[in-house]
Amino acid sequence: MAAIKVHGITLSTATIRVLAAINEKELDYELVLVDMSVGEHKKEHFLSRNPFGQVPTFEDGDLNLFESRAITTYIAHEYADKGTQLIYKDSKKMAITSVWMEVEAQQYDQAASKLAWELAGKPVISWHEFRHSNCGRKMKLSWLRYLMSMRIDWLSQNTWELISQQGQLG
Ligand SMILES: N[C@@H](CCC(=O)N[C@@H](CS)C(=O)NCC(=O)O)C(=O)O
Repeated sequence: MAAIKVHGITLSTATIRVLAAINEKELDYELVLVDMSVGEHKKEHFLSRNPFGQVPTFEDGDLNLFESRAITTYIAHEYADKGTQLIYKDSKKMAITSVWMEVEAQQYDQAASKLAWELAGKPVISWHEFRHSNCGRKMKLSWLRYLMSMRIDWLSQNTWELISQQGQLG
């Protein structure tokens, strides 16, 4: 059983941030899926891991953490000798690394996480919610197939609109 456990979902950019650091360090880990569609992240057992009810949370043995950037910083220090080098003893090198970590958090993330949600999160979540609703369960397969093709048309149109919005941001 892996000592490192990440509680989250792969649609969450904050969860992916932690998984990216773990992969850079080539560590073994277990992803414990949190069923956000039923509000598992707002239930008592999850709130004891993160009082703000957000994914990801992280375990390494008896250490429990939340806040993805605090987790990646911990991984970078604790596993300094493994995989990709993410921190430097040289203060100037580390200062430049810190500048770009701040740019990621303060400048880049606001646009990037919104874009990821529109392009990857929303279409999957809305389809998931529909499929599990009473209405979705009662509908015939052929009708569901038709709806799915409509969703693909909608996505292809909106994708271009979103990409052009991203161009305006840059
Ligand atoms: N600052 C937090 C943000 C975490 C966050 O926003 N997680 C989202 C998923 S990407 C979430 O759990 N949203 C559900 C909610 O806020 O209720 C971090 O970096 O870990």
